[in-house]
Amino acid sequence: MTDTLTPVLSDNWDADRPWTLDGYGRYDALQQALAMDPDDLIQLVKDSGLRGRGGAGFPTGMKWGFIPQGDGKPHYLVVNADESEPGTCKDIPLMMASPHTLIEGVVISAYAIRAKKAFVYVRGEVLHVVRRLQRAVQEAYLAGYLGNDILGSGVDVEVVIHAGAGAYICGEETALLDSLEGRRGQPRLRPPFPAVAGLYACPTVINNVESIASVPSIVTNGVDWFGSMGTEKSKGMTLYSLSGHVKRPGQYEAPLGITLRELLDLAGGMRAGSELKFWTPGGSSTPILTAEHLDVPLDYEGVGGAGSMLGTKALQMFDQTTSVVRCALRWTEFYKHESCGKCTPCREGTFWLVQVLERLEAGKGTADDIDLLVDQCDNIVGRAFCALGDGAAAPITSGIQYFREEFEAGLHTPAWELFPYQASTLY
Ligand code: L3W
Repeated sequence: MTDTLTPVLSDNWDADRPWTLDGYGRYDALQQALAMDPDDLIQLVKDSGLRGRGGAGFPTGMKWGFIPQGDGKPHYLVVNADESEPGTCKDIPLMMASPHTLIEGVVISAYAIRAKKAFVYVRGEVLHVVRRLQRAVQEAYLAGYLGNDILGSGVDVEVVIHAGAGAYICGEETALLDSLEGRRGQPRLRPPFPAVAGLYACPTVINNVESIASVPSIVTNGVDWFGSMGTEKSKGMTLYSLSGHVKRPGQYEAPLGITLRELLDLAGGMRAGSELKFWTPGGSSTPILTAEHLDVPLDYEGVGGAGSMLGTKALQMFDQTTSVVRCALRWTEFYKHESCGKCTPCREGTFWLVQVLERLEAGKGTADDIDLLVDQCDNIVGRAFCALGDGAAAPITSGIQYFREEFEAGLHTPAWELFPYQASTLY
């Protein structure tokens, strides 16, 4: 475990126009990959231990290995670039600064799973990212890195940049597929998993932007290099997004297993006058942690066993001026708004959670409101159609676990009286 930054994905972000092909100046990993057998590439990614960077940490190579071979059906690669989890802001900077890292990863990954067509599903609100990717794709076609007979290898890969219409649920992989097929984005029942029946009912690999962008460096540097960073089960480097009451918010690329204390050192610590009160390891869908957890390793093993999830590695830091109840309410309003409505526990549950949290924020809670919140969460977790419901409950149950007294205060005192001054996250 090293406590230093390990810039790989972000190593060229400060270069001159790194988003252009000239500025990127690589694609050597693609040349290497095309000289390999696709199955060997899958094995390489399996051996590297790369785990999905979009939230679940599922082994990337294993997912690729699920694609049936010789089935006669077209295979598809879909990149989930629908980044919209609260606090999560790593894929958008990556695509803005270095779109060719992603495109090179796309071509290698598509070749590995024997897909001739890849889609990058980009969050609809970020039109600037869509344009940047489209321009980079155009450059890659002209240079012979995309299209037919790539670099004379006989391999064909076509890439489509698709702009979503702006719905959080479309980041859920099967809702994304429905949206890509032109339908309203709502999750599908799994199994079958997309690897077996995905886009147009064909075998499909769906990976997060950062996962795919990590592939070229693994091809170039090998599995030992990748495994030299991180921990035994959570290998490699990754992008952590630090936000909130921290001195220097932004992207920090560091090994998996680093602690928040070490990351805060890199980010200049908490802002003057701010003490860490609570934080999310991976966006608002992961249970919050407290200052007691400053030294837990940020890994896929429940964040060092602290009972949370690494999720998207979006570390949002909140200081003593922040009301946990108000924060839980804001997040829950988001989930209520973004619930696709397909299943009752999530659609109705998030609505009722907001009602109770509004009462507690206003100091008008009733005696059984905290039990009611716990009961509502209990009726959502594990019962919703997709992970959105579980995610909505996570900050509430963990908030009550660590700051029950603040929820109890909501029976008589408004949050704005207890926390009259909430430090702005803006400078
Ligand atoms: C084939 C099997 N494939 C699993 C695949 C599956 C998927 C991947 C992970 O949710 C989490 C969620 C959010 N055969 C398979 C198989 N797979 N078993 O593996 O699957 P799963 O179900 O563990 O997770 P998920 O449904 O992908 C993702 C959390 O991430 N999150 C992230 C949210 C971020 C956004 C965003 O910004 N757009 O939504 C934050 O915590 O809560 O728990 O590919 O097919 N037997």
